[in-house]
Amino acid sequence: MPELKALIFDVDGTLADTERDGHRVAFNLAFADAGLDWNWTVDIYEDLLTVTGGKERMQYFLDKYKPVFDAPEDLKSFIADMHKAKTAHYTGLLSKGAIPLRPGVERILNEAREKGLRLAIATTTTPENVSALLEHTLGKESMDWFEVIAAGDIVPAKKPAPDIYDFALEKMNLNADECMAFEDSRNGILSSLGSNLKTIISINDYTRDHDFTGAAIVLDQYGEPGSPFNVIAGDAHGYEFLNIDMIKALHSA
Ligand code: XBP
Ligand code: MG
Repeated sequence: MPELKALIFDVDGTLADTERDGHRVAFNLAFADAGLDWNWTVDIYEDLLTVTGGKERMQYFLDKYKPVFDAPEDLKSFIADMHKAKTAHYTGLLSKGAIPLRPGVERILNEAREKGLRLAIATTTTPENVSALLEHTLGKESMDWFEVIAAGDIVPAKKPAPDIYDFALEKMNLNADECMAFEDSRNGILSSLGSNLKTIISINDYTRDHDFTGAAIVLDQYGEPGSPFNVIAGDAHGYEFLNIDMIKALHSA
C-alpha cells in the first residue's frame, strides 16, 4: 500500500451535523419567504436526504409530495431562486454559530496539518456553505488548510456519483490509494468507493441505518481523548478515538 498522503472530507454530516438544524431549517425559511406553506419536518427530511443537492432535493419534493403544485413556467429558475434564498438563510444560521463541528474534527485536522498530510473537501453542498462553516468554526484562515475545495455544481453529477472525488483527486494529482475519505452517508460512501477511496464512516441520526458495506470502519463519532467512539463495524486496531496513527492503520490494513 502506498504511503498515506491526503485526507478528503465530506462536509454535511461529516465535519458538522448540518442537515436537521441547518439546511432543513434554511429550506423552510426560504419557503416561508416565498409565501409557500411547505414544511420539511425532521421526518420528511429523512426521505428528502436520499437526494443530494438542494435544488435536486426540491425537485424531488415537488415530484413526490406536491404532484398537483401549480408550478411556474420556468420551474428551473424558480427552484434556483429559492435555492439562493435558502443559501442566504443557511449561511446566516452558520454566522450565528448555530452549527458546531463534530467532536474530534478540529483535533484531527490540526494533527493532519502538523504531520504534513494534505487536506481536501469533496461535497455536494454549495461552496458558500463550506466557507461559512469553516469561517465560523475554525476561522477564516482555515479555508487555506484545504488544498482543494470541491463543492456543489462544479461537477454535473452529484453524489452518489464518484465525480466529485475524482475531481479532487485529479486536482491534487494523487491516486486514490494515497488518500483516505471521510463520509457519513450511503450516498457519500457510494461516491468515495466509486473513486476507489478507502473510507471512514462516522454516522449521525439520519444515517445510522444506512448500508456502509465496503467502509474501512464505521464509527458513531470520531471521539476525543477520554470520550471514546463506539465501533459499529470494523477493526479499531486498539484505538479509542480517531487520530492520524489510527487513520494510517486503517489505510494500510
Ligand atoms: C450534502 C447535500 C447537500 C445539502 C444541501 O450531501 O446533500 O445537498 O443537504 O446543500 P453530502 P445545498 O454530505 O453527501 O455531500 O442546498 O447547497 O445543495
Ligand atoms: Mg454527508
